[in-house]
Amino acid sequence: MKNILITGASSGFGEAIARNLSRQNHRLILTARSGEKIHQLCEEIKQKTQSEVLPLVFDVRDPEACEKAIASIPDTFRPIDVLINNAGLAVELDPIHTGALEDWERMIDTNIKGLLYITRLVAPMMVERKRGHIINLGSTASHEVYAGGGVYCATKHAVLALTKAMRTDFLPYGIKVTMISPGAAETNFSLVRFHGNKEKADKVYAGYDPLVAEDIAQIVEFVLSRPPHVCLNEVVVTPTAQFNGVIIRK
Ligand code: NDP
Ligand code: 8X3
Repeated sequence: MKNILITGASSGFGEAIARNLSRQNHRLILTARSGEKIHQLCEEIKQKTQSEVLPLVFDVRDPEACEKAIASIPDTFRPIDVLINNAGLAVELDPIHTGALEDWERMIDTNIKGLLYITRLVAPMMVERKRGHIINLGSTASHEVYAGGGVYCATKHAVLALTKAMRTDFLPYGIKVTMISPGAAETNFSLVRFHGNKEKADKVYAGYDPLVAEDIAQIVEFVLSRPPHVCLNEVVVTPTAQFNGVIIRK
């Protein structure tokens, strides 16, 4: 049984990872901004499984809120064995010369700074015990750039750099660090990107079979089930119809 903290567990990958891991009776700390969704998911998991589960509602962009939330975790859910840095988003598809500063701030603050704030708070518990596993959600956008996705891709390139940095910094302490880099997956991702415009969001996944959140949940399960001497550094996974961030067969 492990103590596992998942950011962005109110939908998409984070929710699917939580549901999947809850079947293995871990202690789960599920976090996001949407309190209602997180509390509902925690209740459902409590009713259906033997897993203990703790909801934490906060915004990863707010360093003080992050600190308060992590400090509030009761001893029964400590120390954290696994941190899944999943909370993230894209906003709009604008070229650099017309992009809105506000959209850029949201992506940079959530995908880079939020991931750093949480890791800074949780990693010391792992360093102290000389064990632990951090899983960061990268993307094919960690490796490619596509038109209008410049700032989102830059944030995911940063996640790649930070994953490598964590791997080297934490090497002396035996802490595993893994980046999972999915291609197109049908979650709330595009709905959020296009401010709830379902027609625009649906178009992203039309004409081929995209990944679904459960695909990523199964990969997390596999990554976590490797023996102590095995660290998967990165898993790149795309729909069969997708070659990279740009080329999709429709
Ligand atoms: P969803 O929109 O379905 O889920 C995103 C999650 O992040 C939600 O739980 C949301 O919760 C949380 N979140 C967003 N902003 C914040 C914030 N400021 N503070 C706390 N939590 C936040 O998208 P996905 O599941 O698809 O995305 C998960 C991760 O996977 C992201 O990092 C994304 O970049 C990455 N990814 C997605 C791909 C895809 O095609 N779907 C492909 C590759 C990577 P709430 O709004 O309640 O706070
Ligand atoms: C999400 C994948 O290609 O839609 O990270 O940006 S993509």
